Amino acid sequence: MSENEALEIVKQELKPPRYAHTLRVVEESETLAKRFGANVEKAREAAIWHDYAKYRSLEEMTKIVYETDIDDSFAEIGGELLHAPVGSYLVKTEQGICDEDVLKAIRSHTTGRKDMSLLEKVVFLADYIEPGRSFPGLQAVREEAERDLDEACLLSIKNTITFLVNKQQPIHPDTFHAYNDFALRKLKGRN
Ligand code: DGI
Ligand code: FE
Ligand code: FE
Repeated sequence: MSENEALEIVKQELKPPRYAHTLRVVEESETLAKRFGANVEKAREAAIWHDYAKYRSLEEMTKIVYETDIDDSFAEIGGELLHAPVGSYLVKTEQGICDEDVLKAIRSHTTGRKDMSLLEKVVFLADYIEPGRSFPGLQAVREEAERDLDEACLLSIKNTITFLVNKQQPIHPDTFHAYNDFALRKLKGRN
């Protein structure tokens, strides 16, 4: 499937502002992939599909979690978390995307996880810093993303956890695993 065909499909799945966000994540993923030496084509492909399941119903996504090998914890916490692993499953089964690197980057784009690949980090960070976003602390993450991919990911996860704690929202284990992984590597001097 060509990029334009993929974008046409995604455009039908998403509302216009979410599609515009997707286009910005594609460009940001390309920028980060070039800066940090990730595969540019795969980064663009993962970014195109990353929010594919964003508007599926909670019922459909919950059912998919329990019927597949997606960890039940995603359904237990629910909310914003489901579209990432469910999106990865659906782009494979509905759209025939089979590149495992791309599928993994879609799966971990919301929570992160332990031992993220370069490609996963690129898409995760691109989703966070794309030019349409405005979160507290985002400028510092954008500046760090000019220099150090791991440090920028650590900062963004720190911000997300702080945001969630302040709202007394549950935190998915993968979010903590990602945080601990980046924090420990930093403490140990990047192994
Ligand atoms: O889909 P997007 O809006 O582009 O961005 P995303 O996939 O990164 O989703 C962001 C949302 O996910 C944001 O509202 C915070 C939420 N989130 C991220 N990690 C966790 C989380 N929500 C909960 N409850 N627990 C988490 O660990
Ligand atoms: Fe998302
Ligand atoms: Fe997104």
